[in-house]
Amino acid sequence: MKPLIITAAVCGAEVTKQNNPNVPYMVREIADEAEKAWRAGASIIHLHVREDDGTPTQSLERFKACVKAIRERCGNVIIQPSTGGAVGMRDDERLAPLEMEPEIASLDCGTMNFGSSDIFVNTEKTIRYFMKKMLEKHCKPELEVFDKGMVDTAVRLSREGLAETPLHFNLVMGVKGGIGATLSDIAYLAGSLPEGSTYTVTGVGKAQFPMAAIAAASGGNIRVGFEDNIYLEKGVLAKSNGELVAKAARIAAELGRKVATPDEAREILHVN
Ligand code: KMH
Ligand code: ZN
Repeated sequence: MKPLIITAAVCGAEVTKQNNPNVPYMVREIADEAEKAWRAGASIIHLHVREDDGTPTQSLERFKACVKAIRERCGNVIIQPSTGGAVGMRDDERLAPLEMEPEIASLDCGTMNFGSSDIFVNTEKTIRYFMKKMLEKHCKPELEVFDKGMVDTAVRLSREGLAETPLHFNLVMGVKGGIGATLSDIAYLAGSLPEGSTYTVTGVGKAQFPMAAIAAASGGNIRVGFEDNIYLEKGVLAKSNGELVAKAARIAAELGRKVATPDEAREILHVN
């Protein structure tokens, strides 16, 4: 099997310091967390940014500041900005980080209930628009799918020429409103990807490490981090994203998977 890519989603848009005091908000805190994750084996940093008080933002200025700080410390790590942002943001606001010409960015592939009272809106028109913008900027989309219909949407639009193959997916398992996080759920999603696709698996909450283990054992890649899970183990808050990445790297090693360097990740994902 190919080396295993670990992505660290270091802060997300929803999780707060009330949930875990180690969640980063400030530029320096985000760079600290990215560095700990990179040193532990992450080759991709999935990046959301916040105002100093923790409010999620898609401010280009803030993205630039975080990217600069991460670049100064984390060698050639891949920085993958989010175009999902936070629930309720406008499309053009969400696309702001594309101005930095990132090599890869997330692209969400459908509308869904998100938790118990939010709706994460991604109409087909939005998905087409985001795909077109990413094609123009030569930015590889990491196709975020929270359910099987989203895989089908992404594949259908790619066949129209809106995304280049091989496609790369992030299978997000266990969000309330999306697919669950069982062995059959992951087998169903991974089994429905077009031949030659690559995929990362994100397990949310307590599903983070069980899903990571299944991904590692079956040729996939792993995403961990505070965006998705704040616990190192039951009842033990993680002190840093580095701890979560280190645990993912141990799982990979136990299963005979070498952890990919950023350049190996670029090669595997056809990003350059
Ligand atoms: N914050 C979520 C509503 C992404 O980064 O592309 C969406 C999200 C997905 O985090
Ligand atoms: Zn995200």
